[in-house]
Amino acid sequence: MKKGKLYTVGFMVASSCVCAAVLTFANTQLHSRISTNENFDRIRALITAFGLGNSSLEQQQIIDIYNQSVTTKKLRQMELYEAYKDGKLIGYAMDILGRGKYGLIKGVLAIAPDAKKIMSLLIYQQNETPGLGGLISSPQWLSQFNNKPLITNGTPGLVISSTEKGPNVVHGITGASKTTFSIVKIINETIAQYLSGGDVMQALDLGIGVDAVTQATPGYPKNLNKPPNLREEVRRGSFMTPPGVKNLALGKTVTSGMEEEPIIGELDQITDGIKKSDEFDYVEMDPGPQWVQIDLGRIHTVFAIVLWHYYKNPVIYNDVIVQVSDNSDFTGNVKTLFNNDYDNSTGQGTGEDTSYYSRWWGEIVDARGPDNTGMEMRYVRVYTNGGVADEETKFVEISVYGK
Ligand SMILES: [Ca+2]
Ligand SMILES: [Ca+2]
Repeated sequence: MKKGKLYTVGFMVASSCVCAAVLTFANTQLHSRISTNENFDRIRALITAFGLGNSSLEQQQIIDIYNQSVTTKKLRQMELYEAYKDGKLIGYAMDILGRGKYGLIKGVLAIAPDAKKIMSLLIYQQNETPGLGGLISSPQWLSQFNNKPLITNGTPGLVISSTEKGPNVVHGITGASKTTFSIVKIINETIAQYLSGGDVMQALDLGIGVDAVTQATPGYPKNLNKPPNLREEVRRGSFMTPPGVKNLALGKTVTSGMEEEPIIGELDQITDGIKKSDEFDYVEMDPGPQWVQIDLGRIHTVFAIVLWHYYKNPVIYNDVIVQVSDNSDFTGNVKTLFNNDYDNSTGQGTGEDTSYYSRWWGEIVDARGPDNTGMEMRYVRVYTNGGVADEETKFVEISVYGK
């Protein structure tokens, strides 16, 4: 009896071991087959994107073409494919990897040999809703990416819009805005990473969702004395930075060049994170050129400074100058990152930057530098000299994005 029980237990243990082993083996086999299929899907997508073949070819033919024509190289944190035909470079490609509404989206983005335009985009894996988000794999939707410039008006990447026009605009898919937003985000991050020499880049989240700002669409006043350096308002693309940046100015101390308190509001409202532009959301300064200054507490690496002046009514502010320094009195080691004082009325030098209508999306001052490595600073000073129609200087918020 005792012996029989032991035997039963022994048999059960042994058989579950066998079962587990069989399952593990099956799983490994399955996994390696999935991985092989996925590699082949990628290879076929690359060959098609480079125009070296199409899906009517046999699997072995596609693999042969790939082995003959495509080489890979490492661009810092990025894998770059290079394709050659008859010894001549025909393009580059990068993997596209992102999260759709229902899982991972995988594809390849091919770029022309001059590195200025997209050759083609192909999606080889996605689980989006057929007929809606699933249309991202359709040749018709994908073909709009052909020949799109990598950079438009100095801003890398593409913009989704059904109403706007422009070389960088692509159309979304009706009823699948989440999927299309996601894929354009992936593309923009990939383009930015490629242009930065292979470092990972992400779209900066400025926290300007519908609830965070006063999305006023003010009518532009007639007879406004427009400054000669007023820029045309165009849709701004994503501003790309390395990952891990945050608003370092949040809650930090703000001082000003005025002897008294502001006319309306408190200086610390400029770093309270609130970007609305209603009655109690702004800080009104004395007339004439004024500055406010933020102390980040220590030296940080900064990639962007973002300004929100009062914007509920249309205002073009005069003489907006942004300077940074490592000392609080801005004596020595001062860098000017933005200056739109075109006639040097403030005496700080003629500024080459453009004037603009203050708007809810904020004005981004670029501090990334040529290698996207950012800029060292502790103090940020922003000058403003009222609006062009004699409006008062009113600050809403200043954010400083860095690490
Ligand atoms: Ca504020
Ligand atoms: Ca001026």
